[in-house]
Amino acid sequence: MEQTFIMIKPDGVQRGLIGEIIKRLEQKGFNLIAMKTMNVSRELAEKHYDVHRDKPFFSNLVEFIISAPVVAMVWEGEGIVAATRKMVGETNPLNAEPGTIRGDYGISIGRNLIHASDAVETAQREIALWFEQGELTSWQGALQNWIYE
Ligand code: IDP
Ligand code: MG
Repeated sequence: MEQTFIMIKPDGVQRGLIGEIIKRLEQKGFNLIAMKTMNVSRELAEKHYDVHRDKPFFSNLVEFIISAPVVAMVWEGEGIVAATRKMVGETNPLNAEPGTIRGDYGISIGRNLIHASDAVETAQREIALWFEQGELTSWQGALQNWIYE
């Protein structure tokens, strides 16, 4: 089953949106298979955003991610990578559609509340970066046949 890495950024935690974000993913039918609240090291933040290392916003982004705790999660479900990107919405919250997390709760691009892996290969890299293999659970919900045809 496809997996993705989701992180509630420091602004999402401070805004009290942990429950709301988890609720949306849970009610969609996806399975939460790992979760931890953590202070992110500079090294981990820089590795996670390595693809943006040369962008002008890189240092601000890293400083922000390490400034307060985040919630790191792995979620599982059919087509979850593309689906969660849609549920999260565009990077700039002002361009994100209403009904998306960023569209409903954000304004600034540097305070866009949540990270979601952008491709299956990215998800695999990010899950390995943030979690030990032993931290991941594996379970089938009792409602599986009511969610999947
Ligand atoms: P994504 O989070 O929608 O995948 P990316 O382009 O991968 O967006 O950028 C990673 C993060 O870097 C964004 O979520 C946002 O917090 C920040 N960011 C991206 N572009 C800008 C920008 O132009 N100014 C400030 N911050 C930015
Ligand atoms: Mg990205």
